[in-house]
Amino acid sequence: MGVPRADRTLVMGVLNVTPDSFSDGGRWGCVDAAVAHGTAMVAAGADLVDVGGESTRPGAGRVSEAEEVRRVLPVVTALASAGAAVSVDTMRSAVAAAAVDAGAVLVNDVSGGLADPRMHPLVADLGVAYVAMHWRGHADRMDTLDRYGDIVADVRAELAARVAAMRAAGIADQQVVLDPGLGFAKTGTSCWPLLARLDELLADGFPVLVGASRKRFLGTLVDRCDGPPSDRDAATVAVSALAAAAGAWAVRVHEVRSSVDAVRVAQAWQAARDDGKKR
Ligand code: PMM
Repeated sequence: MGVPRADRTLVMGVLNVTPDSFSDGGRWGCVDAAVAHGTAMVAAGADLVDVGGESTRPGAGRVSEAEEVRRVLPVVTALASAGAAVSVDTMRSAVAAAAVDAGAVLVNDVSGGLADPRMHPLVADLGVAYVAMHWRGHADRMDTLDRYGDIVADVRAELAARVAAMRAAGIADQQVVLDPGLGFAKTGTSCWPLLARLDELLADGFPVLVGASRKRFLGTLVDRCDGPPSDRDAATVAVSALAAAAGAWAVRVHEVRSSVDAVRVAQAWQAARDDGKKR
């Protein structure tokens, strides 16, 4: 199972079945509500629905493996059997294994394999698509790990080390998506160079996922840190358009419809530019 592809940037809808995620925590805690929201995101144009059962908001503690499985499995099962392309947002190999068995087509690991040494061998064994995100430590301490020289060069080097580990474990390059991990060990304005220099990340030859949706750096930019996270949706859509124009493989967003529109705008823009070059 290689990485899903399309002729435009894909849109991954966020479905957190947690009581405490920073944006949608507590909203989709009951299975029926979560499945209904996942189905609505697909109807709004989501190419993938990313189901997560453990919050990674700054300062969050861990949940037990059993609790994570209890949260995600019924939702993954229901959405996958309804025909949705489901990804599972987990750092745990046991959760990934259960979710893939229930029909998930992609494992989204914010730790890139660092949190669980059994993750890479499992992904190699399953042959499933795998997002490896740039990560330096768990949510309870990640804000203290924001020390970089040239952040783009450092993130690329650390992702390259993850790629080496994946290859050593037997994961094929065709399974792999990389992600700069916006907001993870990145505070203040440190996400901006990673977005502005997306071309450098893409130059390493892997598809790149951009997860900017509603994050703190956008709240700071638009001076809406204290309001509801959905106040950052317009800024998120702008990032979706620019990330798509830069060639991102996918954007991971809470509000799907407007990001689908944004990536379509970028696609039409690019197509017209390519046409112009042929004249
Ligand atoms: N961000 C969050 C969770 N999972 N996965 C990937 N691959 N990239 C991200 O940027 C990312 C992620 C942050 O929490 P949220 O689920 O509330 O958006």
